[in-house]
Amino acid sequence: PQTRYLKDYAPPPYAVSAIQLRFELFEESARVTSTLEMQRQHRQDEAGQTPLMLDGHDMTLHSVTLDGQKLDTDAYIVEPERLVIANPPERFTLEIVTSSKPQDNASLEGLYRSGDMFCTQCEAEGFRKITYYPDRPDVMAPYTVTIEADKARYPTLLSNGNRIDGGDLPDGRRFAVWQDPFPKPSYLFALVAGNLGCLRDAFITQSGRRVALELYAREQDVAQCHHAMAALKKSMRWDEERFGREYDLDVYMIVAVGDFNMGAMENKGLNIFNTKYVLANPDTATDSEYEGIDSVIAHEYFHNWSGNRVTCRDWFQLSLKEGLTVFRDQEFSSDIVSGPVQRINDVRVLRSHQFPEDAGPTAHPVQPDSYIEINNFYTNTVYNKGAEVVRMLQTLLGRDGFRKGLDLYFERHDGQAVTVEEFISAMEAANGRALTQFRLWYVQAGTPQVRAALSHDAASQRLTLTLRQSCPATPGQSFKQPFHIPIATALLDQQGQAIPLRLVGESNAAPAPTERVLELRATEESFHFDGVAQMPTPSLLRGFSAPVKLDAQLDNAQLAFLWAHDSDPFNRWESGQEYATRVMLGLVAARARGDSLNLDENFVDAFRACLQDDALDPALRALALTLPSEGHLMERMTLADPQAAHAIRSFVRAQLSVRLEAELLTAYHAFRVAGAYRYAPLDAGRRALRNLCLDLLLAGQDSAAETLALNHYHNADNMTDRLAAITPIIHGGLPHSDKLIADFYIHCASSANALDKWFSIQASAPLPDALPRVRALMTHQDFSLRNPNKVRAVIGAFCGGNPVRFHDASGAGYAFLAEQVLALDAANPQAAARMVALMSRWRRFRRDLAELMQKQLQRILTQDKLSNDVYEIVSKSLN
Ligand code: HT7
Ligand code: ZN
Repeated sequence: PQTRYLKDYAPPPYAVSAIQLRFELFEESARVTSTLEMQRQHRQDEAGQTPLMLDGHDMTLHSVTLDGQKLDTDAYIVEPERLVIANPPERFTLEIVTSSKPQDNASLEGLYRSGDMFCTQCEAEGFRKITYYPDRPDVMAPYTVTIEADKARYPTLLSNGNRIDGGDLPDGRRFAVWQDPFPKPSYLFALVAGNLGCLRDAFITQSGRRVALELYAREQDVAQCHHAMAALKKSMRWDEERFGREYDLDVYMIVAVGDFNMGAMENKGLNIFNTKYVLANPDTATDSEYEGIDSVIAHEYFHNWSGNRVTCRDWFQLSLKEGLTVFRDQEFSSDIVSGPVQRINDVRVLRSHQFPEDAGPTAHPVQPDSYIEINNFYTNTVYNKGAEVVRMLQTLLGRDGFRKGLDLYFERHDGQAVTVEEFISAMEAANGRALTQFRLWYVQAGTPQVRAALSHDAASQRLTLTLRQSCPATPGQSFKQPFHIPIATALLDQQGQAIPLRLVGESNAAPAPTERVLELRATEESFHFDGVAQMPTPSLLRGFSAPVKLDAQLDNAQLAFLWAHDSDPFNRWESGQEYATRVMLGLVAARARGDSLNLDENFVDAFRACLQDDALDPALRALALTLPSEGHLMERMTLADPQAAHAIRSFVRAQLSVRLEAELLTAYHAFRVAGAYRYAPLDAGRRALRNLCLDLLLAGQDSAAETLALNHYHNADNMTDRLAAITPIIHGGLPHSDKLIADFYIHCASSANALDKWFSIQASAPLPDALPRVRALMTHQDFSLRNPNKVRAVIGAFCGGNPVRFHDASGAGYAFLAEQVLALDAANPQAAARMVALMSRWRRFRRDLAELMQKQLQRILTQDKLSNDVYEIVSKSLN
């Protein structure tokens, strides 16, 4: 496989000033006629020739016609991945006729079938499976698309832009013509043909234009589209108000499809969504899935500016659109749900997925400098760390400065394909501030570590905060330069009040702020504050102001104090998590020594205090009382031991269950939500806290608690409560487990998204017979290896969400994963690569487990016909 390098970027030799596509769709094949208006941009080789190379893959080529002359087959070369015409004229019209078999396309890339529908997925390089084309984001063109299909089976024919024509054809067929006036790269092309229902609405933009909103799904699913429609309208308004961005076409369409590799796709004017992020009703979707719909709808909508109007020059710039758009969707969710809850959840995702990625064999910078398969770079680093980097810019420049920078970026580059460099330059120009060192966040991989030390001089009332940074080596980068790190800081007195922070030398004419963003640039820097009477407790990295690992050198008493008193809600949560982590790691060590286990009374007291702190919003309380995951504990061990992490987490939950039974029961009853279910953030917060209490009550394996959970289940009028009630029963293997699995199936049977939960709750149950159960689930009539949601619900839930059983000392879990990866790879390499990545950090594990994982990775690597996707992950993991 070939590695591509950022340093090799060269502009496209030919531009496309217009493309016309004609799709003739049939049950057995799809015929595509593409007509391109092309112009040479410059001469390339010494002979003065500029070969035209068009990307193409997995198609049958029928004809090539240049300026009206059909070319003989010796006038061009067809290679496995491209079509080459040696030296076309300076300007020409090229017509290419190809066909493919969408019904056989299981990769879900290019033109494929999902159920009775035709649909497309072109990002990153799927368009080349549809027709021969310069399939790269810096070739932008206006598209005119004609779709022809059987009228009865495919009455809905959609593509990007505005519908400009349509009507009946002979033989019971029908056509529609779509025109997208905005030049776009091929990855934003989309087509849908099917028999779909539609939910319609409208939005009036800030300048008074009417935009038709159309949400398409199977007729029987349209009733589940109302939450998504409301989310779309909120997103459109929010982007106008917060960032001044208005929608530009007359229609905005979203289509829900059941078979989709990722969450959704921002195709211009015609988003295609995984049904998981569109369809919801109280019986099928949980509170967090409602929130997920809000954020994914917003994300794809926001791409209309950050991605579509201004796109990426090449795929090394992917974070330019993805990091910025994740930041924008996080800010949106923060405004519509709760700022602190959103921030904590965003950081949880970053820590549980991106930090491990950044510390493993596939670590790469936010702007990668090489790749084998671009699909492997839709990573937590590009998306979530990319968003953190954008957030730091906002922190450093202030909200207004950031807005000015973003306005300038859109103004300068509207209609262009640009680089991260242009984004930073716009921020600099709009703010008159150099961001030279800040650029390192884009090019250096690895999570920086920051160590803080405080010293206090009582006589001079001076406090010194010393910050020291370092960054571990990552593949290909052994030495790192120091980063520019914003550290939001407060110092708390004994009552938990933030004291004024006056830097030495600052005038005391104006009151000093109680929180400051300190900018750490050197490897080590000290900050001196005057007027500090006593040694305070530091509250550092407030709101998680930078994606770093902080060691603030706090003891357990200080952590308990911050857990109870910090006025920064993020740090309140953070201190509780750190305290719990330390307590649990202490127990892991005690277990390893063979000592008897004892949960510290101080920790139980702090936990109780938080549970009973009625000043703390229920949603935040639920987060603050959620124990660190087994994965988090494993990250903190020298060598990860899944069995130890599981045993200790179970022990602590059982202890809290017994020791706080009365308090948990009181809270469980107090946080009942009155009335019929509706998704609303405040109700969701109460449910989260109540369901957390229920979960802990069941951890004691007491039969009264099981009865409570059974009642909870039977009285529930929504998926959130049903799932919360049965998860501890099924995961604990309690007596009613099998009966509930059967009953829950009846609730889920009519919805694919609900069924995914029925599958995954079983696959993630940490019971001894987990693997045979998983194998049995894969033979279930509702399971299909061709559907990515089902693959994630069963294989993903077992291998990624059931650490104690996946990492069984027999190695059976690893052999199972290798077997599934190979089966998947033949059909859907993207899905296979995502699954195999679950073993990529094998070196982090206990020696016996590491060796077993290594063996399976080696076994995969010896297979013939491995996709580039899987090859890249496995070979990098074994390096
Ligand atoms: N920009 C979209 C990425 C995406 C994708 C990438 C590779 C293969 C399939 C895909 N489906 C969607 C989604 C987004 O970030 O908005
Ligand atoms: Zn995106």
